Amino acid sequence: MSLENPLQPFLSGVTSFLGLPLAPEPSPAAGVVLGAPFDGGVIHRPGARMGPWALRNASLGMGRLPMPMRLQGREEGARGWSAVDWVDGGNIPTRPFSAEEALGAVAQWVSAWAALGARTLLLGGDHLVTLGALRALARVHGPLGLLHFDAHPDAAEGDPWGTAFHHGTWVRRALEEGVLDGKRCVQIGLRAPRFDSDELAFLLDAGFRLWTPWDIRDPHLAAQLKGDIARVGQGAAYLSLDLDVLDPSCCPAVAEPVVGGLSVSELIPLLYMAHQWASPWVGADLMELAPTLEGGETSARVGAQLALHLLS
Ligand SMILES: [Mn+2]
Repeated sequence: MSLENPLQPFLSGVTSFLGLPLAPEPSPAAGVVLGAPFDGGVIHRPGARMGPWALRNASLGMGRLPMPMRLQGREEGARGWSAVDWVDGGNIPTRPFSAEEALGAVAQWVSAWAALGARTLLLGGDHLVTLGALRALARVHGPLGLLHFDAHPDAAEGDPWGTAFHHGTWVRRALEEGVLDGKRCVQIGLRAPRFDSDELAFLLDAGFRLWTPWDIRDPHLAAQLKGDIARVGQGAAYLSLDLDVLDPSCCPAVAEPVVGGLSVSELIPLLYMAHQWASPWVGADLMELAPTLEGGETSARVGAQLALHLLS
């Protein structure tokens, strides 16, 4: 079975994500990939606004059919959903100068595609943009479960920066706005040095389950981790992947790299746990790739391949 014509990008000269058909206007589809080229929510190291282009380029020549995880000993385990029926919807026109306007554009575009039955995969862009997608999808599905991979909890107040909306506040805002079901929210990979202890207390009070990289490596906690991830999918769920969950040794080109992160080999099986959910996630994203920073090409390649594991 051949899923695509690998010559398509050569013939057209245009690089869509994974070679998916381009569909710049919302149309009925199983799913849509949407770039969100905004990084006005980044505090220190900008560049994520260029992420969507880098991720598309990094997917050039990449097959769309994942290798089975095992070729020895037993049948391949349950897999999720494939991207064969998806389209690349281009970029959401998030103009670079207003976070409020960018969030509105993201919510509007995600709503338009969701109304036509499409699941959405956002290519960031900084992590603030996720809030726009959550707002749009919660209007359709009600409060969402969240499987969130990140070095940071992203639940700060924001006051010191004079805004409630930046890439470190979107989880708190989403909870306050009622678009998340805190009892079905899990964060994995937390390890960044903190400014205060209120952030974790706030999340625990809301019902979040929190996991550091050292927690997920503890074999005594394996069943609990599996149960936590399964609970996220007991209703409509969103999967958000900040590339800074990975160790900077394999993915350095992110706004806020933090040592001690997950390896790709640790992350992929966790992504596959989401494929066990009774219903697929309604929305997902891949955020914070800043390809203008050192290691940009390598990091983009890592991000593009992880997107395939989100989809397949
Ligand atoms: Mn983040």
